[in-house]
Amino acid sequence: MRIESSHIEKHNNKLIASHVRKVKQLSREIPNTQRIIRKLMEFQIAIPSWALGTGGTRFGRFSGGGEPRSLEEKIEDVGLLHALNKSSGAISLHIPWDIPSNNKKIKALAAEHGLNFDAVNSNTFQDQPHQKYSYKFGSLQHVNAKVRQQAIDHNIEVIKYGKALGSNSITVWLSDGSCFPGQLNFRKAFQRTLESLQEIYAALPTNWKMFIEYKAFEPNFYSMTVGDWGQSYLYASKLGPKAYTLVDLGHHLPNANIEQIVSLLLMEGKLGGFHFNDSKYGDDDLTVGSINPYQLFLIFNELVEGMDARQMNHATDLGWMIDASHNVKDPLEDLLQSVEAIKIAYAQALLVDRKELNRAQERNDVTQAQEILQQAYRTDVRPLVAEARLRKGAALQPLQLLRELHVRQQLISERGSKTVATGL
Ligand SMILES: [Mn+2]
Repeated sequence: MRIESSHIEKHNNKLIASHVRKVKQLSREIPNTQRIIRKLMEFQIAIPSWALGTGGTRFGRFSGGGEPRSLEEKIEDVGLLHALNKSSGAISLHIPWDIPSNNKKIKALAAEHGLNFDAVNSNTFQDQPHQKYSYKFGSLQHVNAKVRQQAIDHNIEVIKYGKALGSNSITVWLSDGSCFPGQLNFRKAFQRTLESLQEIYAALPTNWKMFIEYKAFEPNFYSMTVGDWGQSYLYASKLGPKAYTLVDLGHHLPNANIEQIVSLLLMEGKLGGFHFNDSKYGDDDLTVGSINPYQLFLIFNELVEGMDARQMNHATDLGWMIDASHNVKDPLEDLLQSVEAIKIAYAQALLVDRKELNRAQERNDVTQAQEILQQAYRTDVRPLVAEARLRKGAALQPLQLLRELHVRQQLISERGSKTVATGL
């Protein structure tokens, strides 16, 4: 199905009067609203191809119906989101779950929906049918050079798919590690992984970036070979200027100070991008902002401060992606909520009075520093986020419109109620 501009106009017309009132009121209260709205209009968040179906846990998966059955239908779903919010203008593909059968056709279909191809993702954490060697004991770290070569070749193949589609980055997440003490020689595992990554790095086209994603635990529960930002930073530094660390919000040990990690990686020019989600206990992959929106704001506060210090373009110089799983909610609804949460946190971070904060910090005025941050965080910036959408021709209330148009029921009637999308 498609969302027509007439649907959006009709929806916006109903809400416009109250919306205009709220924006006027906010513009009187805060400075630079026009600048914030412009920045919000530019900011796009990529949707991963694996997040459009119902996710699950190792205990089960409860499909919601109308899930995309092919890459074409996944692009169509991201197109629906983008039509509603004009903030999800990119899709991040996972290979081999979403191998394009015809690059030209897939590119044209994405362009029709106003979508680009964001980072491509390799997979050496599962064995694929007809695969010669198993990744049971790791991929790029494996003791057997033939297994490592198979994983290297896969990553190089993923780069080729990405290149054909106009992507310019690859995200490498490894499940490599060990489950028990003594299983692995840490130094050897690191060295083998580094040498394997070097071969992949050598295959990167000139304008490409390699994102090295870390994760503290799972599926390996004793050690992970890229277990934290320090290890990722080590690999990225040794590899060269095209390699960066990727921060997935759910991949830390409990209570980690993610905003500090972000600040230091930015300072070193080694922060590449983000996987947004939220969590209560571990890698829960919940809707962005559903558990700890204040932390999300604090992360964006460091992002804005750190990117401005390096004169970076907020919208384009880092990779912004969602990486979540939708086990009980409609994936489309959940993704709209996530994008909204990201834009709210970004808008709040843009509100922070940097000069005043700096003055408070230099005076050791701890109380005032907290007041400045919380003043921004407690401002209801939703009318600004909605105004940015309105100016781009999107819906004032995307989630409400999705429901008004009965999008899921339509997708079920088109695709059936027993469809299962590829993914975890
Ligand atoms: Mn991730």
